[in-house]
Amino acid sequence: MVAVKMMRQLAQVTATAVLVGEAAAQNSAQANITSDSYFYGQSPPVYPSPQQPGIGPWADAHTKAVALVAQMTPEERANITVGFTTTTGCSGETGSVPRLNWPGLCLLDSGNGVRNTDFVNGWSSGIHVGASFNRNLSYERAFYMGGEFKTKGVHVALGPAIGPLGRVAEGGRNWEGFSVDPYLSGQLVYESVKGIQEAGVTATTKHFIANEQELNRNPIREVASLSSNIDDKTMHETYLWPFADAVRAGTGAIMCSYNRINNSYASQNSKLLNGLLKTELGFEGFVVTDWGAQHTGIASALAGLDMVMPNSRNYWGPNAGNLTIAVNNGSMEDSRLTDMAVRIVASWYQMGQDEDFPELGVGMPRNILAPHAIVDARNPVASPIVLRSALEGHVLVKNVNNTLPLNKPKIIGVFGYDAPAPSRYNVGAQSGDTPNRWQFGYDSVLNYLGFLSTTAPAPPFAANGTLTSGGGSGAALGAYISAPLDAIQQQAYLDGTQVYWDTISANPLVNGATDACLVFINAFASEGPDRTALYDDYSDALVQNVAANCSNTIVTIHNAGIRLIDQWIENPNVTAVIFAHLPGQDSGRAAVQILYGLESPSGKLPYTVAKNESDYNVLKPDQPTGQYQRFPQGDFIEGVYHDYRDFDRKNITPRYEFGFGLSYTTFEFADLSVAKADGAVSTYLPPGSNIIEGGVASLHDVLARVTAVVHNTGDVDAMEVAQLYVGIPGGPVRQLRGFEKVSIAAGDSATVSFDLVRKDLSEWSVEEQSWVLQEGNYNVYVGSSSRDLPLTGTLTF
Ligand SMILES: *[C@@H]1O[C@H](CO)[C@@H](O)[C@H](O)[C@H]1NC(C)=O
Ligand SMILES: *[C@@H]1O[C@H](CO)[C@@H](O)[C@H](O)[C@H]1NC(C)=O
Ligand SMILES: *[C@@H]1O[C@H](CO)[C@@H](O)[C@H](O)[C@H]1NC(C)=O
Ligand SMILES: *[C@@H]1O[C@H](CO)[C@@H](O)[C@H](O)[C@H]1NC(C)=O
Ligand SMILES: *[C@@H]1O[C@H](CO)[C@@H](O)[C@H](O)[C@H]1NC(C)=O
Ligand SMILES: *[C@@H]1O[C@H](CO)[C@@H](O)[C@H](O)[C@H]1NC(C)=O
Ligand SMILES: *[C@@H]1O[C@H](CO)[C@@H](O)[C@H](O)[C@H]1NC(C)=O
Ligand SMILES: *[C@@H]1O[C@H](CO)[C@@H](O)[C@H](O)[C@H]1NC(C)=O
Ligand SMILES: *[C@@H]1O[C@H](CO)[C@@H](O)[C@H](O)[C@H]1NC(C)=O
Ligand SMILES: *[C@@H]1O[C@H](CO)[C@@H](O)[C@H](O)[C@H]1NC(C)=O
Ligand SMILES: CC(=O)N[C@H]1CO[C@H](CO)[C@@H](O)[C@@H]1O
Repeated sequence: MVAVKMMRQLAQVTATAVLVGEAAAQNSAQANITSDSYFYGQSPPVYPSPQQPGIGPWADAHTKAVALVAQMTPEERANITVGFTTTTGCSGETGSVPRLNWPGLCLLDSGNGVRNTDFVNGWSSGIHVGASFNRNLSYERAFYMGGEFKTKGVHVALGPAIGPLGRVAEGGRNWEGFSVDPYLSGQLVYESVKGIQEAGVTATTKHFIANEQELNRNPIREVASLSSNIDDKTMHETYLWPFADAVRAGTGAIMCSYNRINNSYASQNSKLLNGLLKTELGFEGFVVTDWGAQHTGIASALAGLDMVMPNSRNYWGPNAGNLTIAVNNGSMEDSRLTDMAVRIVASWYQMGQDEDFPELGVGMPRNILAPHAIVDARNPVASPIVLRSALEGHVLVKNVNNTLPLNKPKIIGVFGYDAPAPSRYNVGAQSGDTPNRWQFGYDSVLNYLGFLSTTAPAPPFAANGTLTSGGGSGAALGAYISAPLDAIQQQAYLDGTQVYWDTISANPLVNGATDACLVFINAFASEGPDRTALYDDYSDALVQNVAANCSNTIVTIHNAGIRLIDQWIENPNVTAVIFAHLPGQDSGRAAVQILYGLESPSGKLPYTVAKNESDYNVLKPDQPTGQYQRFPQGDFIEGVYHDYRDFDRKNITPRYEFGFGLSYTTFEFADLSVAKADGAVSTYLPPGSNIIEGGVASLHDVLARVTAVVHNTGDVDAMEVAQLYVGIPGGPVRQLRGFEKVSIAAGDSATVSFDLVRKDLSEWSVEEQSWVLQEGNYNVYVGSSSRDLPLTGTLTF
C-alpha cells in the first residue's frame, strides 16, 4: 500500500473518490497526459462485482452450485477460495468441504501438457500450435491433453496461454501463446478451451492481461511490477480479443497476471475483472491469481478475484478467514463471498467432475522419485495426434531448387548441438522444479516466484541437446524424446545412407562428398527472464562454418520465439531452412517426415521474421526509468500496430512475413467471391444488449461470406492455409480475419469459405463503448500469407 501512496505522489494526482474498502484495489494514479506524453495512469472503479450469470450452457451447473453452496457455512465457502499445502504433484489445491464431501480442486500446469510427472505426453507448445494454423488439430491436441489431466485427477489445467501476445519481440514467454495475432490466437484458444473442457477438465485461460514481459513482472523489494498502460481501443482490438474468444468457448477459469494495468495490479483491478471480464464478456467462471500475484486483501475480492493460489501465505489469510470477518464487519457483502464459491463449484459441475472423477492427484506424488502407483495417462488413440501436432508447426521458409525433400541420399552429415537427445540425464523432475532443469542446466525456479532482486539471463540457446519445449511452468516433457539425430539414423537404416555426425564442434569437419548437411540449432526462452537477443553468434557461426564447406546446407531451428536468420540466409550454400519451433516429444520423428517428404510442410509463421532486430517496434522489455524507477511504466504507445500491422504501416520489408510458409507443392488461388449476408445490418449495437459468454451475442452474426478456390498445381499432395485479410476503413491496412487449412491432392482444388462476423468487421469505439461497423469500403484479400495475396475484392457498408 506504500506503493499506492507513492504512486499517487509521483503522478501528482488529485485524489479521485474511492468507495469504502476499495482504496487498495484502486491504485488510481491520474494520468499526467500532456500533448507529448502518452502516459495512462488510471484504472477506473467498477463495482460491485457481477454475480455469475448462470445462463445458457451454464444454467444447470449454476443451479446445482447455488444449491450446494447454500448448504455451506461462510467458513466453508471461504475455505474453497484459497490454496492449501499439497502432498500431491498439483501446483495448487483448494480447500475442501469434508462435511459435504466436496473434494477441493487440484490445479496443475500447463497448456502444453501435464507438468512434472510421469506417463504423460510431451505435447507441442503454443507457438507450434499457432504455426499449424489448424483449428481441428488445436481442438484434438487439447482434448487428449485434457484427458491426461483428468486421468491424473487434475480438475483445473493452468492453460492455455494467450498472454503474452508477443508485444515484446524478446519476451520470455511468447512461445507459450499461439501467435502475435489476436485473431489467430482467439480462434485457436477457442478450440483449445473446448478441447480441454470436453475432456472434463476446467481450462484456465491466462494471463489476464498484458503480461507482455518477464522483466519486472513481479514486485521486487520496493519496486512495484511493471504497469502495462493500455488505451481502451488497443485493449479491445488486441489484448482482450483472444480472451473474448476463450470466454465465448466457455473457459471455466481465467488466471490474472502478475503485472499492473494502468497502475493497478491485475488481481485487484476492478475495471478489468468486474468491468471487462465479468460485465462486458459475461464471464461465467472464476478468476484465480497467478501464483503469489495477490497484493491486497478484501479489496481484491471486491474487485472480482475469486480464488488465491497457492497457499495460506495470502492476504485472505489461512482458510480465507479474513473473508468471513469482512462479511461480518460489513466491509464485504455476503453475496460476494457466496458468488466466489458458486463460480468455483459451478465450474466443477460444468465439467462433470461431480461424477466419476479420479482421486485428486492420483499417481502423481509431489516427489516423482518416491515409490508410487503408476497411472499411465496417455490414451493410445492420442499418439497420432501428438505426432500430427508436432508435424504441422514446422515452417519451411527456404528451399532452393527443391533440395528438400531428401530422397535416399548417399551421404549425409548431421551437425549442431540441437540434433541429439539432451546429453544430461532425465532423473525425473521434482514438483516445483523447472522440468527442464536437467536438460538445460538452467534453473528458473528462483525467478519463477519473482523473489530475486535480479533476473539471471536465460542462455540464448540450449546447448545440451534438442529443444522440444521452452522453460518454466509451461514446459512440457513427455515420457521420451525422439531426437532428430536418432530419427535420422533410423531413416538412414531404411535408405542405406552413410551418416557422418558431429554435434559438438562449432566448426565441424565436412566430408567433401556429402549430399546434404543437416544443421540443427535452437533459440531458447523461458519463463523468468526475457531473451537477450533474437539470434546468437555461436549458432550463426556454426551454420556459416558448415556452409563454407557444404553447398547443400539445410538448417532446422527449434525456436522458442522469433529467430532472425539474416546473418546467413543469403548464403547460396544454405539451400533450405525450417523453423521447427517446439514440437514436443515427437520432434525427431516429425522432422524426418518433413525432411524426407513423407509429409509436405504446412506450417505458417505466426509472427514476422524481420531482417534486423531494429525493425520491431517493441524489441526489448520496458525498463524502470526516470522518475518511475520504483513504479515501472510500460506505455503501449504503438496501440494496435504490433508485428505485421506495424511492418505494413511503415512499409518495412520483412525477411519472412506473417503467415508465410512453403510447401513441396505449389498452390494457386482463384475465383474470389465476396458477398454480404442476407438481411440489413445496423452499424450500431447498443452496449450491454444481450450479453452472453464472450460479449454481445450479435457480435457473432455473420455479415459477409468470402469464398475462393485453391488449386494444387504441383505434383505433391499437401495442405495449404488459405488466409483472409481485411482492411477496415481507418484501421491497419490488413488484419487477419479468416484462415482455412485444406488438404488438396496434387492436381485437385478445394473451395475455401470464410464467414465474417460483425466483430471481425468492426472497430472498438471508445465513445460508444461498443463495436461499430465502419461506413465505407473494406478491402478483402485472400492468399497464402500476409504479403502474398493474389485475390482482392471489396465489401461496402
Ligand atoms: C507532467 O507533465 C509535465 C509536462 O510535460 C512535466 O513537466 C511533469 O514532470 C510531469 N509530471 C509527472 C509526474 O510526470
Ligand atoms: C487505462 O487507461 C486508459 C486511458 O485512460 C483507459 O481508456 C482504459 O479504460 C484504462 N483501462 C483499464 C483496464 O484501466
Ligand atoms: C478446509 O479445507 C481443508 C483442506 O482441504 C480441510 O482440511 C478443512 O477441513 C476444510 N475446512 C472446512 C471448514 O471444511
Ligand atoms: C477439420 O475437420 C473437418 C470436419 O471434421 C474436416 O472436414 C477437415 O478436413 C479437417 N481439416 C483438417 C485440416 O484436418
Ligand atoms: C487475515 O490476514 C492476515 C494476513 O494478511 C493474516 O495474518 C491473518 O491470520 C488473517 N486472519 C484470519 C482470521 O484468517
Ligand atoms: C473488516 O475485516 C477485514 C478483514 O479482516 C479488515 O481488513 C477490515 O479492516 C475490517 N473492517 C472494519 C471496519 O473493521
Ligand atoms: C537451380 O537449378 C538450376 C537448374 O539446374 C540452376 O541453373 C540454378 O543455378 C540453380 N539455382 C541455385 C540457386 O542453385
Ligand atoms: C550444459 O550442461 C552443463 C553441465 O553439464 C551446464 O554447465 C551448462 O550450463 C549447460 N549449458 C546450457 C547452455 O544450458
Ligand atoms: C559453398 O560450398 C563450397 C564447397 O562445397 C565452397 O567451395 C564455397 O566456398 C561455399 N560458398 C560459400 C559462400 O560459403
Ligand atoms: C541490424 O542492423 C545493425 C545496424 O545496421 C547491425 O549492426 C546489426 O548487426 C544488424 N543485426 C542483424 C541481426 O543483422
Ligand atoms: C571444418 C572444415 O572442414 N573446414 C574446411 C573447409 O574448407 C576449407 C577449404 O575449402 C578448409 O580449409 C577447411 O579446413
